[in-house]
Amino acid sequence: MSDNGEQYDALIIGAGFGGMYALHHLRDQMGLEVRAFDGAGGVGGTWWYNRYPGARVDAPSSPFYAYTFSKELVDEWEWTETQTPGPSVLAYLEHVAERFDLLKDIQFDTWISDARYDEATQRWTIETDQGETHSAQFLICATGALFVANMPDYPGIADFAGECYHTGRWPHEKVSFEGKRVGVIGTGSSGIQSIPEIAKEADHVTVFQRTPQFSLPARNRRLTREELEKYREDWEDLRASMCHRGGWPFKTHRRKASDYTPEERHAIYEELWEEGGINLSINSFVGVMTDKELNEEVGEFVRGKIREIVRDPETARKLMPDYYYGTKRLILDNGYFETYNRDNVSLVDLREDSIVEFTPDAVRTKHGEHPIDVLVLATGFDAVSGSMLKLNPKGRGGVRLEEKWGERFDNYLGTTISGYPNLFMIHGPGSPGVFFTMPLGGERTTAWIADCIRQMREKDFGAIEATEDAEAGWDREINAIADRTLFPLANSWYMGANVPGKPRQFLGHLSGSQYFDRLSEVAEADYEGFTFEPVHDGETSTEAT
Ligand code: NA7
Repeated sequence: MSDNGEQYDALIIGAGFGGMYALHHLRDQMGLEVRAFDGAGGVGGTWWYNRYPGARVDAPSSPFYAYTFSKELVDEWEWTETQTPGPSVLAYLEHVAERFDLLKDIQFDTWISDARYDEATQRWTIETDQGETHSAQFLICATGALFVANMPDYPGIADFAGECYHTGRWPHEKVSFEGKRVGVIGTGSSGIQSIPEIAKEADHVTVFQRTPQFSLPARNRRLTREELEKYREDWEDLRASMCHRGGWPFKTHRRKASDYTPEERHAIYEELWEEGGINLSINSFVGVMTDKELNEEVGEFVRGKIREIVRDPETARKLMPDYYYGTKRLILDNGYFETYNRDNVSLVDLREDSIVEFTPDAVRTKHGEHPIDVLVLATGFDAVSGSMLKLNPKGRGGVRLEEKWGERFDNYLGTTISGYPNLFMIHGPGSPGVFFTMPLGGERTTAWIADCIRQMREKDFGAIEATEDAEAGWDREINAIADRTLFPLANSWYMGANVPGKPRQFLGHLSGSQYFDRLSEVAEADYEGFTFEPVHDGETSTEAT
């Protein structure tokens, strides 16, 4: 071991979908010396942590929410349901880790306590909480878009004496709700997936809702053998479709709303609601996410469904979403609204009856007191940027990322940051991340990074770095796409609006297909927007492209 500890070509932080694939690609396809680290006790990333009852992939999933790089893997893994349950996703990832012999190069239960770039050696050095030091030319940050838990800081919450669980940090042992009074704060995907499951078991569930949500019936069901065989037969074509259709292979209607009467449109919404999944969004009419009037029509249709399902009019009123349909993460549920017809479930609208404080055994709101034994915090994440800020790497001049990202999450192509040479993010701010099927998005981003590394090696470059101009241009580019839609109008985690004090900025690239074309264009234009340094002999010299 040198002064810089163990030496590698690349260090990977994170062993979820993104990090696992990066390890496979860089090690097995490129022959690089690679080591991966994860604070968790096993592979899976977000699926290792999010073990709350009812957790499922909340998009059309099986078998598309999965790796695509190995046809053998596609052929051998038996997906069983249309909406994969969390434990099955985790079992799949554990299988992948064994099948591709990844475990020997992943160090678990290890947090990175420091990551710093050395301009003289053009290398990253990390320190772990195990007291080790490792160094590599490249730092691959697969730190997860939904990792850092967003914890509410209500007065007295630390004094609550009952059991308390955050959905994103769920215990591995089964949590029993039997005979207990449960309070759930949060009605995003995690709350909406877990509330019906908790209600089946608990004595009473009180839901504390800040924003009523649009949620569509998932209509989860078992996959048939024929469907699975057909997916496998058509796999090459399906994968190609996923690449150019925003991550999902489905053909969608390109219907114009104005070609239909309001009655005809309503009949189409009914049909798509019955089909379930995200069909109402992607398969109704062109422009649902850009045209306010059309969006309102779809939103009103869903509100009507909520009114039909929820028997108590007062509860139904509290559940009416009042933002543009789909501009917060659209949720797929299995009986969420129906759960409010149970006698053991009640809803507190925090806009009318806000939380004042916690006592050791209750939540006190403006208008009442709600005794609880268990508190479930389904309050989400400091999404997309949070995990990079937790890593908080030190770039050129020792500048910490929290200084660079104090007011804006500047980046180029969603994968690099000016001032942080040789650092690549997978699913960083400015990337399609959660707007594209993440496993496939991670594969394609990694392939681009790997090709960049290969070219640097061929040309004897020691460092690559995005320019600040390129970052500013990228910011304009992704915002121009977002501004053509209604997404920026919502107080969503896409906009950073869920975390107090977080800069308001759209955190993703809305067109995955266009994004990957842009990555290719940049590479083909000699990595436009980047500067490269020759391998150092100690002096810094910069070659701009
Ligand atoms: P989300 O979607 O961010 O949902 C978190 C929920 O918690 C949401 O309803 C929030 O209300 C609510 N929240 C957050 N902080 C508070 C406080 N302080 N008080 C009351 N309510 C609060 O996280 P999820 O874990 O459900 O899902 C994250 C993603 O995982 C999901 O989109 C899928 O991609 C998978 P708000 O709407 O912000 O007013």
